[in-house]
Amino acid sequence: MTQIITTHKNADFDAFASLVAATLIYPKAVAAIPKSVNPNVRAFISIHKDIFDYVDRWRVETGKVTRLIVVDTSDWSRLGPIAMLNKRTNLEVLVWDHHTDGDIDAAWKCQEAVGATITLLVRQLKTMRKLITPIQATLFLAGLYEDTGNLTFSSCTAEDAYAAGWLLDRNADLALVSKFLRPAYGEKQKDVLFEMLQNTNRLKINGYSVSISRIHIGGHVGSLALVVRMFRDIVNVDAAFGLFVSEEKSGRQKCMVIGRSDNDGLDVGTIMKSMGGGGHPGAGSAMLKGVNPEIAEQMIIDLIKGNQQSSVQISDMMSFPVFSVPSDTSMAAVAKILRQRGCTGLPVVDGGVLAGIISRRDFKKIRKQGQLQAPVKAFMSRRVISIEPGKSPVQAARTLVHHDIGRLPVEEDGRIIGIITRSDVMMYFYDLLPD
Ligand SMILES: [Mn+2]
Repeated sequence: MTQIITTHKNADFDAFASLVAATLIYPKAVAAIPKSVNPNVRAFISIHKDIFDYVDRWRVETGKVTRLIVVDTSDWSRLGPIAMLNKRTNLEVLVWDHHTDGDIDAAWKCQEAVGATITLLVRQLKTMRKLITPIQATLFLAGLYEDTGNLTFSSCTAEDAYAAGWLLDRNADLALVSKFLRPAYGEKQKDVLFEMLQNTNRLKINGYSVSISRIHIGGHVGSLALVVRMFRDIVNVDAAFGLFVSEEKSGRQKCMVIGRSDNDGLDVGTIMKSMGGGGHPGAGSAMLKGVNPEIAEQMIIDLIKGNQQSSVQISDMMSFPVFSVPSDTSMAAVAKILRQRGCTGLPVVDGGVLAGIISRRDFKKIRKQGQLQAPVKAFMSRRVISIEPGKSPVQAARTLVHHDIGRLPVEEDGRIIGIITRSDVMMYFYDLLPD
């Protein structure tokens, strides 16, 4: 019986780590690495060549394989040439994967939505009480950190953190992990970044600052996602999109779209899914073949406009009707209302129009007892910051923080229609909004 362990094309650290971990679980199986491997994994392998037992996949005599163990994918299409085995009937397939979709019909599966596949294999090694070396622990942790963004991606689960703890306990070397995870930024990437800095369309869409760069690249340039991320950090927009255009052999244009967002309201993954790609809220990509880049740019703009309408708006989370006082109310009366209602401030409204805001802080301006009989308009703050109902929770949060205020009246056509407080925004971010 010949057993083979394999993984997806363009193997990343999670894929390679899972491959090596699987050799410990299935000692009789041979690890076969795909021809294409990510550059940083390539660098790791070249230094540690003698330590890991594996063969190049093209050396495998596929005819003799009776058991195929697939890690970090459940999709035949991602396996490259070895996918031709899918026609065999006498082949036992086992899958370890954290992607929950895929078309491999396996005899046995460990498929769970955790941050990295290596987490699932580490759990098994732990159960089997396997001893692993510090180098193995370092490689496994690199895979875990890469796929979970150092345990910060929203896909990361408690399981992933337990696995990381176990690996650190097994002396995984953090200095090495960060050294190998440092992405490849070279001359080509620098050229692309410089061109993006000179040649980018910056727009304001639904209150979001967005940049779209159309760059023509001759042939393959790796790590473009890294370049887009660096560009977004430098120009500090809510979301940056790179459209990387090149020609196929047939002369047809292809356009690689890569997006990065730093704003929770602007979900790049959803936008890329609509363009036939994928990703998560902060990062995504799509490959468009035979599409004019100008059209691709317009698609992104339209999708951001549409995307905004479906997400949560201020009008969904504001409180209304608004309890307010007219501007001739005495400060003594205002103090009583604040005490009774247990709130820290109130809008001051005359005839439906916002005149100011009075808050507990303003009472510090009162010097003499007699001033308590003065009208609220003498003490309220008139420089009122308000927000429109169509804005996003993120924009509300930014406004509150920027002006250091606790409440934000929601205004439409000069009239106050609701109010949003710091606690409303907190509830939203911690996902505590009632349904
Ligand atoms: Mn993975």
